[in-house]
Amino acid sequence: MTEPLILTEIHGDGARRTALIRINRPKQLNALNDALMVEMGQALIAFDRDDGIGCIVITGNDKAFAAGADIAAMAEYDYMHVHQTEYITRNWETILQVRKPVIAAVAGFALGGGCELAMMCDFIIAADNARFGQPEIKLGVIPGAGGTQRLPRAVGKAKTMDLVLTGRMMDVQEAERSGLVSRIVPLDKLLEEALAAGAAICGFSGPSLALAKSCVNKAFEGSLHEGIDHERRIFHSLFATEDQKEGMAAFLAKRAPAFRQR
Ligand code: DAK
Repeated sequence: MTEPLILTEIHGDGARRTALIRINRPKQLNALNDALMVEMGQALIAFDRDDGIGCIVITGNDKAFAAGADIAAMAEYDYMHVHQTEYITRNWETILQVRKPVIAAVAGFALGGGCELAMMCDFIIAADNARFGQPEIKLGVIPGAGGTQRLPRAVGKAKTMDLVLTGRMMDVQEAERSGLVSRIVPLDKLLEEALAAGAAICGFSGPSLALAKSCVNKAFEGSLHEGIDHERRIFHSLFATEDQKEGMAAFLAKRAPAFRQR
């Protein structure tokens, strides 16, 4: 029997729980192939639609989050094939449609497409053995799943050029110092920390989370002026929700809020 390409689990015990997606090609250091990206996309969309899920965590194993797109699969592709089949666009970017928070829990290698997938998540919690890089230049190509665009926004032009043009890896301290990673945790605590972050997120208002995510992405992806304008409109719109009334009333009454997800 062939091993499943991803494994999914549900964690937590509240009304909204955390979905965990494990990338499962350990022999290939979790290299990402087409079938895996299709399955991951289907799982992401299903969890996004499930009212019982509040947050999604994507992880790999102790040795690799993902060592890139599957080089064996890509080696024989030619221009017309990747162009006509919309390679990458057709299935890698499903994650960008997800409105719920998505955390990358990264241990070991996050290289090439693996680093790009982690950057498509909302934030990265990394184990102390994590290593990041865009080594595509060594294969005669360049990052093809957003690496040349998201990496500079996260770590700046100088470090991106260094990584993309030399193909070197950076360790987790350098990744955290430069803003790619939100926190570093011991390897044996990685999932515990990521799931605890997921549980905290699950306790908040789903609509507020989705809109907060959309505003931060606006800052990341667009101009400051557009972002501020977008933020202001969203901020105004939240005063139409019951959860805003509840959140503020609870604060003033010095009690915990009981969010009703609307
Ligand atoms: N693809 C396929 N197999 C991989 C792989 C990958 N990315 N990375 C590792 N493997 C396989 C190895 O071939 C090896 O398989 P066997 O020989 O055992 O059958 C197994 O995983 C274990 O790897 P190693 O023996 O090499 O393990 P080490 O610990 O010695 O080294 C390493 C680990 C991560 C340093 C090394 O495996 C490595 O350098 N891997 C390749 C990393 C890499 O170059 N990643 C970027 C891939 S390219 C696009 C164009 C391009 C792209 C996207 C789009 N468009 C035109 C749209 C490119 C995307 C990429 O991600």
